[in-house]
Amino acid sequence: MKTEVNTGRVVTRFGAELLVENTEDNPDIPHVRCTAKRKFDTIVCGDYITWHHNEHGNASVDDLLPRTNALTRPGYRGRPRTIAANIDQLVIVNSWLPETSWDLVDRYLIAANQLNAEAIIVMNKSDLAEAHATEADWQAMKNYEEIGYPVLQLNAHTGEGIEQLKQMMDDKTSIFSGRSGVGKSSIANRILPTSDIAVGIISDSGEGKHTTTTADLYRLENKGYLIDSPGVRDYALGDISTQELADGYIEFAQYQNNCRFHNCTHDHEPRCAVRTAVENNEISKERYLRYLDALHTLKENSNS
Ligand SMILES: Nc1nc2c(ncn2[C@@H]2O[C@H](COP(=O)(O)OP(=O)(O)OP(=O)(O)O)[C@@H](O)[C@H]2O)c(=O)[nH]1
Ligand SMILES: [Mg+2]
Ligand SMILES: [Zn+2]
Repeated sequence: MKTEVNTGRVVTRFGAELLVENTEDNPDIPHVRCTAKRKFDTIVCGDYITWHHNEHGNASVDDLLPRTNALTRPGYRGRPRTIAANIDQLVIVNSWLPETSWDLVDRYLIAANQLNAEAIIVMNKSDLAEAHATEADWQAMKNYEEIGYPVLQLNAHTGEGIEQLKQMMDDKTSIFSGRSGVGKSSIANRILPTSDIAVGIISDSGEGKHTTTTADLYRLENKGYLIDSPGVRDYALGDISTQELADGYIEFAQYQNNCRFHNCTHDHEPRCAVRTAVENNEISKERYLRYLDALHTLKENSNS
């Protein structure tokens, strides 16, 4: 048999079997099922691989190609579990019900910074704003915009805001992340006209039911990719340094060189330029307080 090497991108995996998009030019088959040996257990949705047809009429994985980055989540016993790889953009999906945790949004923004990925903040279910939005919520959203993040209001049922989001996903691999029940799969269905991804219900209290259980990759018309991922209860930060944490608060950057101590954590240190900026209302106090909470959690975890 002639040795052949094909390239592909992992759509999803079930155990040792991968569904792979054939990324060869003009492929005769658009998707292949590949079996992966144990050493390829680390391959996830979004990975690029090489593969070949084997003598049994199946296909097998030859190699995992280098990644630009990978998104992880704390899994069993807090061990990091990789969710998806080669991500250009994190789409942080929120809704009015289930309500938004701005803490969680901050942590995703820190993760995006670590991944060297762009971030978009989406507020879905605009029809529920009137009943559930508070002044503090609108203020938080305005603040994210002021520090440079795009904030989009969406309604997956009416299609409001979908076109704008779609355009921002051109030529990129974007992953939809957020709590269960916020409408990630509903938005994905709007963006992908031919898809029919299962959508769940939410309980009266607003909790989602974890309808999506695996990260799956979809190709967009405009060469981009969308990864729909399972909802989270929470998103804990992995093993990052206090400097990496502060780097995730991008509005601190223009001040932190003026702190008296070069290793200032912007907490209790004297002559901290970040704290002064908070006192002068140049940095949002709410964001700063969330930063301090995250900093103290990080320090507690590193001491235990
Ligand atoms: N009112 C309203 N409901 C919406 C909107 N978008 C989605 N929903 C509903 O929200 C519920 C959850 O939607 P899903 O798309 O399954 O949410 P998900 O984020 O994918 O949830 P998981 O897969 O569990 O993480 C469904 O009942 C949707 O119909 C919206 O714009 N407005
Ligand atoms: Mg879903
Ligand atoms: Zn400082």
